[in-house]
Amino acid sequence: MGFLQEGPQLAHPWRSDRLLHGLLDRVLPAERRAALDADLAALGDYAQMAWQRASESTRPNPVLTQWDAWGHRVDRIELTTAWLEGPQLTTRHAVLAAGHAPGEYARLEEFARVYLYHVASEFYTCPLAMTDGAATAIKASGNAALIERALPHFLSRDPARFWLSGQWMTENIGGSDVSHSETVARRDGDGQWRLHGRKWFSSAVVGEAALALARPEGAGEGNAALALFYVETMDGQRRKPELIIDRLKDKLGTQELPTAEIHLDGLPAWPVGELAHGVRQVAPMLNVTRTWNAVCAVASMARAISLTRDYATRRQAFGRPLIEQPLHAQTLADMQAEFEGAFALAFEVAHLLGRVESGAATAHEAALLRLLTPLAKLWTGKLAVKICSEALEGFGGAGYIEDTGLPQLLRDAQVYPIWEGTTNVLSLDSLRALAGEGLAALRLAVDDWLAGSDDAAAAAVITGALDAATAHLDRHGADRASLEAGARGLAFTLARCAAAALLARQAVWSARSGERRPGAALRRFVSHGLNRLIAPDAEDTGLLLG
Ligand code: MFK
Repeated sequence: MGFLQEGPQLAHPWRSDRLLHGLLDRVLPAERRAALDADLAALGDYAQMAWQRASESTRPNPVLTQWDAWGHRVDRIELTTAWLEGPQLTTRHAVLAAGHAPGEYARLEEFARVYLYHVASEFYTCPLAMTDGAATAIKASGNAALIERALPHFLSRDPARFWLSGQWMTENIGGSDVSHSETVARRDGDGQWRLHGRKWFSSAVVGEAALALARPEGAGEGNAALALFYVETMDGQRRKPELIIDRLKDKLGTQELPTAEIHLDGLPAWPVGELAHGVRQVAPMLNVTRTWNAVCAVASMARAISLTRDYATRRQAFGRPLIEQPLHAQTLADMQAEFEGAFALAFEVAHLLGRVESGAATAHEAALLRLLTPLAKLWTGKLAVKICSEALEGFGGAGYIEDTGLPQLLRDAQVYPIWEGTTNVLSLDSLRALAGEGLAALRLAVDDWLAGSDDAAAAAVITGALDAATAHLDRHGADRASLEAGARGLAFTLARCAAAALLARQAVWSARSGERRPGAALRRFVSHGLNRLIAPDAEDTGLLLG
């Protein structure tokens, strides 16, 4: 046998992660930081074990069996090993419970766990995100009966009590635009609401509950007439017969996640709040699941970069390891700097969410959270695809070979910009968030984050890009079509400005202990440019599409 290339090794996702250590050391009080260590170490151990296990086995995808041998409808889904391990592991390490504990650090401590667990979870994090979002939306509704009924299950630390919740919004007629939703809620003779309709993308169909949008019979057209309902799916050990699983989706990635098309044939349901304005009521859920999306996108980037960097130390070409090749090293450092910006933004959203929910935040921080949530989701989603693609290229041909486990990173990453609102839908949502005070909250925050930075060049680029964004809003604000056409460029610019300022804050803190890496991340990130504004040109757009 001739030469055999050594494959990449996965460094311990917690012990080797300087970014997560730096963030938690900076933000958390020492005793909280110490208390977190055991859970993070255990989730890191699990991630390393799962990577090893996956490289030694061919993973079966979930299988739906609709009928048993005697003709009974059973709709049984067999899950992958990681999914079967999910309830035990996540309740033991309090992944969801941590996020709903008191205090401003709850969400940060939750999302540190999510970040370490996500890739190993095989997207079990998707229904976990939904469950977290459902808990948040039910709390926000103030519906005491539902809070008492569902939250002890959703936030349980006991796997035997734990319930997963889905979020059933999407229908054949609408993904981004739910205003024409066809699912109807009817009240039967004894006053029980029941849902009738078809949901087209159900990612938590193995769960025990869900929040669903439906139109109360006779309520009229449009999204304001939609109501939000809570449903339970199980009758003891058996799925309720009014919930029918039509089939599992055949997807590009996230194949271990059993995404289903379902029918609701009179499934009992309870209104979460008033019998209208369901989108408004589900919004707290969307904002939480978008935060999960951002943190999980960053986790995928971390995994891709970790493997590519490791491989670059093992693979020799043209007489030396790849990592010593100037262009390869430059490419890896570029990826690392972009990833560090995305990490800073995603975790700032997590921390802000905890501050707002615990009542510790100022009014401007609440406005900032509303803006940064869609920005973090849309930017990290796109960046994850780019970084995973670049990571595969860093392996040459091996990156294109299935059983290296690498192509799956890219296939899975493609979901981040799509689900939970596409890049364009989220760009338009960021316009919603800017509608009141414009950039005021972001500018205040950026000034704060830049305080103490001695990198005047970076600060000038950041404030210059923010000035350009302000001018863009002034120029296009009154013309809705032009504002919408430029919304993606605006959103990327604002996300990059926020990320750069957050890198500056981390660099100031790190420099105190003589650490120079975060300063380098800031310089490299800013060198890639922050301003992504475009001047919308409707005439050229028309010509190009004509
Ligand atoms: C592993 C990672 C974890 C992630 C798991 C992901 C699993 C993914 C499975 C799915 O993909 S589930 C389906 C996800 N679908 C979406 O995310 C829907 C995308 N579409 C949108 O986001 C639209 O913007 C939306 C349907 C929410 C609203 O569009 P409309 O119909 O144009 O709404 P409108 O009339 O502007 O807003 C209705 C109300 O909601 C308004 O409040 P008011 O009634 O008080 O005026 C809005 O201000 C409010 N609202 C909308 N988005 C909001 C919001 N409020 C707060 N935050 C938001 N983000």
